[in-house]
Amino acid sequence: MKSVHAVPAIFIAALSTSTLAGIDDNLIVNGSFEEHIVNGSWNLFEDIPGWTLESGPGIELQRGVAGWDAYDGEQWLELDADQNGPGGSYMHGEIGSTSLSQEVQTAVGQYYMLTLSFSARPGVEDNHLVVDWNHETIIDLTASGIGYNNNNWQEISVLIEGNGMTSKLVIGDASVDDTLGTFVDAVRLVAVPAPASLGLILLLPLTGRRRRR
Ligand SMILES: [Ca+2]
Ligand SMILES: [Ca+2]
Ligand SMILES: [Ca+2]
Repeated sequence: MKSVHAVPAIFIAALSTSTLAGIDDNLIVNGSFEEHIVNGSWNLFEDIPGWTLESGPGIELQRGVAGWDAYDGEQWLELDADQNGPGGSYMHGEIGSTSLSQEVQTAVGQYYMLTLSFSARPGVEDNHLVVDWNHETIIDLTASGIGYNNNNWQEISVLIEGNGMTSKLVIGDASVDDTLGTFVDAVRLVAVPAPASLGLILLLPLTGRRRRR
């Protein structure tokens, strides 16, 4: 019989993610935005493997802009993209805010941990990430890059229940639409054990079961 320990749920969630991180079990294609390979420090694409442009002018991938670091690999996404690419200069009123989607088949009763890394653009105050899963907002976060001279990645995890159908993930920018802000890297969706087992672990101390010392 397994021994049971009361552990904070957040620790269990983190453990589940990190335990599985070494295996190539990510259901998201190109979640680290390493394709297409950027020639130079950034570029604008109509499409990239795995992702569909839902709204906005194009998909902007960055690679070592200003010496900044990716969270994973060499490249990341700037969700407030660009209208005319690296060859074009800034146009008055230029817009950049984009949203990207990816569809994933999920299984009924299976739980998944969605994890991604979000950073403000260094020096830019207004960065605003919104993530929807099947048209429901599951992440809505802002961050300021004022005072930073490198990316300041924070990892966010959300537990999702599968529904047996094709599910849609949308990551989007809600910052001021000005071509600057809202970096994303390392999007992962990984099957994890049902939270019922986690709930059981958490509830055990409340049922009056004594713990040995
Ligand atoms: Ca990456
Ligand atoms: Ca941009
Ligand atoms: Ca912006």
